[in-house]
Amino acid sequence: MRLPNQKYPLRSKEEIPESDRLFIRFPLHNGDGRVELSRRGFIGAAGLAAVSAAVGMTIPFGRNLREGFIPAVMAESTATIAGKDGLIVLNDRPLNAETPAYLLNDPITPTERHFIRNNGIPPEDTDSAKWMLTVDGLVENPMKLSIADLKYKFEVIELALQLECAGNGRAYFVPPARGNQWTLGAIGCSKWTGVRLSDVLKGAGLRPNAIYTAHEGADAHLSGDESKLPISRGLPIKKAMDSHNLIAFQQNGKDIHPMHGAPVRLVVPGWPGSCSQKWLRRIWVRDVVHDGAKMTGTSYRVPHDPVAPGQKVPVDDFVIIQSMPVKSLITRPKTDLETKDRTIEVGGHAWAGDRIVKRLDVSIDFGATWKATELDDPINPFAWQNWRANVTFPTPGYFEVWSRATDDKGDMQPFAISWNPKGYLNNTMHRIAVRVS
Ligand SMILES: Nc1nc2c(c(=O)[nH]1)N[C@H]1C(S)=C(S)[C@@H](COP(=O)(O)O)O[C@H]1N2
Ligand SMILES: [Mo]
Repeated sequence: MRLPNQKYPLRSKEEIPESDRLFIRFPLHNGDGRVELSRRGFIGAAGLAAVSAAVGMTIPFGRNLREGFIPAVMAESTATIAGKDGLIVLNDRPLNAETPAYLLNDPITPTERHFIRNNGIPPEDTDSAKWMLTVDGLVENPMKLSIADLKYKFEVIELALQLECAGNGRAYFVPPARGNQWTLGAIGCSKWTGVRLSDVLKGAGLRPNAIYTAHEGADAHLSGDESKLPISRGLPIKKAMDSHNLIAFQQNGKDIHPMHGAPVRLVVPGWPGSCSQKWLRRIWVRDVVHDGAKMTGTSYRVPHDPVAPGQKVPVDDFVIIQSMPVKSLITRPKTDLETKDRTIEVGGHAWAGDRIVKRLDVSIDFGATWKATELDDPINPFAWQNWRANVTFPTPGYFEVWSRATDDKGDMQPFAISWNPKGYLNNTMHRIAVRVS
């Protein structure tokens, strides 16, 4: 596995010299999902409680442990994140973790299996009783809303919404693009409960010169510089007013997990995940295209025209990514299936940013011929769509199953996409291996 961009690399036990094992820089978890890094001192009560919780019993000599200690009983599974299951950690500072495709098989993504993408350090205090959301800028009635106000003043709805990081698939770019090396798993479709962003903006009353929203969260910049935000993205008013964007306070019927933006976040489906500000504290309405952190330069922007792999592109030639492209995932079987059955069921999901997926085809002959699958409608707009098919292999041998989604405007997943400097928008077809004996 490639682990780029890592200030504090995660290493398996074998890679760490015996002498160093008690002192490795490795995240500890304080029990509610937050990750703390070793400061190489003794462990302290909170750290010891976390290790005891992980081990499942008290540790009589615990006071002798160093911070960052990994109990041997936890062997390789030390990269666990409280409330998460089976995620692969790409980076621990900031924390970024993706979900293997076969663990995304559920029609609705359980919170335990929703990827995590952090640009900074999550806030410590996420007390929902005290949280305030400010709506200001070019509005008639600037507002300061508690979560109780949100629930009382606006209609509360639940929607299944797909959220994909624009960098999903970056790992497959050649030459490599810097950044988290997401493979396939920076996508999820959970049920989110909240109020419509459009209702809140209408309540505030947009002024005629409003053209863009700007979002601010409560997470801290990695540098520790309090005057900087790790990320602050925004939306053109037209997209902001789409009635499917939520200011959400629940995921899958429970309070939002600390890593997903507790107690309140935006969920803006169909556009880069970065538009869905977590730990949301402020929505600021502006008369210019928002120029906050990661809105400018090469962040979440791609060259206007296709460029050659590795080509240097002037910043002026980049445009902001809007709708995500059509894409699909095979979530069953798990890749590298060994089977004696000639006929197997394959299935997964497909989504298309602001559009709808019209067909999903599979191939077992490296794309020479394609077969249509049964494709469900989304359960609500902006939910991913589930699909399934039986495929029959003619002989024993090594096969690949490829999936290819086509959207309602006729755009289809490609075999290969044009390279871009930051490795965004990789929507190439998904393929899994099947060995038939
Ligand atoms: N405040 C804040 N919001 C944020 C981020 C962040 O780092 N800080 N990351 C963004 C990015 S790039 C993505 S892809 C999504 C990921 O949401 P998730 O971690 O709940 O999956 O959150 C977005 N919202
Ligand atoms: Mo992202």
